[in-house]
Amino acid sequence: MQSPRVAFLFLLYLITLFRNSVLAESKHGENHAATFKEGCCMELLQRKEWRILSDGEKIAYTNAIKCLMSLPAQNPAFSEAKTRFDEFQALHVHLADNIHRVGQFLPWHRQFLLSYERALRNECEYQGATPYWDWSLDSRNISASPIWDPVTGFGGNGVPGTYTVPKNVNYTENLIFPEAFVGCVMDGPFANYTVRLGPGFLQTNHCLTRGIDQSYSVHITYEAVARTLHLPTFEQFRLELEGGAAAHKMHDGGHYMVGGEMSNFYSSPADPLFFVHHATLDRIWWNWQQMVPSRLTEVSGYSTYEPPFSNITLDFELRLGSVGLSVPIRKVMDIHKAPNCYTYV
Ligand SMILES: *[C@@H]1O[C@H](CO)[C@@H](O)[C@H](O)[C@H]1NC(C)=O
Ligand SMILES: *[C@@H]1O[C@H](CO)[C@@H](O)[C@H](O)[C@H]1NC(C)=O
Ligand SMILES: *[C@@H]1O[C@H](CO)[C@@H](O)[C@H](O)[C@H]1NC(C)=O
Ligand SMILES: *[C@@H]1O[C@H](CO)[C@@H](O)[C@H](O)[C@H]1NC(C)=O
Ligand SMILES: [Cu+2]
Repeated sequence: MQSPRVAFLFLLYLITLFRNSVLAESKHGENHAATFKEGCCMELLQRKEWRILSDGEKIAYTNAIKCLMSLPAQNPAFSEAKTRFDEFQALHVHLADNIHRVGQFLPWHRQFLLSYERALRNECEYQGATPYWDWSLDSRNISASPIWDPVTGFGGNGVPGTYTVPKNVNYTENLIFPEAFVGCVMDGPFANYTVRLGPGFLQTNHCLTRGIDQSYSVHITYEAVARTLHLPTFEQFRLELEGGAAAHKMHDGGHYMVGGEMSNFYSSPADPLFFVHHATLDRIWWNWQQMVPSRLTEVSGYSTYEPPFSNITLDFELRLGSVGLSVPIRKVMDIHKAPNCYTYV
């Protein structure tokens, strides 16, 4: 008779411990925009497709990003990062070789997005969720997407002749494709933003660059998404979604179709489109997870791109540095569970 009660009290104790550790690790004290309490979601933040947001919601989102770009960096470990926004980019530059082409690719980016969303809400008074950009709706003519709107979007294509990729640099090791850097984004909310990291792992002050390339559109179609969702194992699914130099897929196709900084393996989070692109990939993973119950705990794949190899498990630690909480993969598997508490609509 007593044991369920004891088990329940023990569970409560664990939840309290967990909650305290979350609060203790938070650098920003009280989490004003918390969506969970005592280990349970109080609400699920609704991540919506970009074009169903109202104009006011769209502008609130890009304004919050501009706020993050104006706040000072917190982590002296990345001296090149001057702002909170830079810090997210810096972490990606430093970890890029450890978080792509590996089993933790999707879990790590899920926690990265969640940390960014929390920073926008806790530090910049953003009330909404991270929107996602369902580029499959734009694959026919990427340039015609509402995402590029100068007022209610992220600004448009790079203007030819306004940017030159640094010379005397090893483009191969920085994974820089100079032809993708068409020019500076000259309109929209980020027109005058100074990027401090990149391209690649260079540290140069430059404008936000783009170079829209329709030729990658075949990788971001509805058919490509549907095909990927049919794959039976996590590893097959991840390979079909991520892509790479050998064969382009949705993830890298989405990066290359925007071009400029987004086309770079290391410095791509300089473009705020990084986060709405990755939200779509996260949503596709979530849709795949929901098709079979066991997928809420299914991960596989090597933890490094190069040998010696070991397979990831749910206990594999996702490192978030100063931008968020480092958590084991198991913590990010169910987006409806605390402390994640978000969903896709
Ligand atoms: C694509 O959209 C752009 C912007 O709306 C337009 O200028 C262009 O003509 C379109 N291209 C095609 C092939 O429809
Ligand atoms: C550039 O980097 C690549 C890859 O690290 C290396 O193989 C190549 O030798 C480098 N080229 C020069 C000119 O240093
Ligand atoms: C960018 O800055 C210049 C010079 O300060 C200013 O004239 C221009 O209006 C700004 N552009 C945008 C889109 O904010
Ligand atoms: C990783 O997992 C695969 C599939 O279960 C297995 O064949 C392989 O031996 C494992 N490799 C390592 C290094 O643990
Ligand atoms: Cu990445």
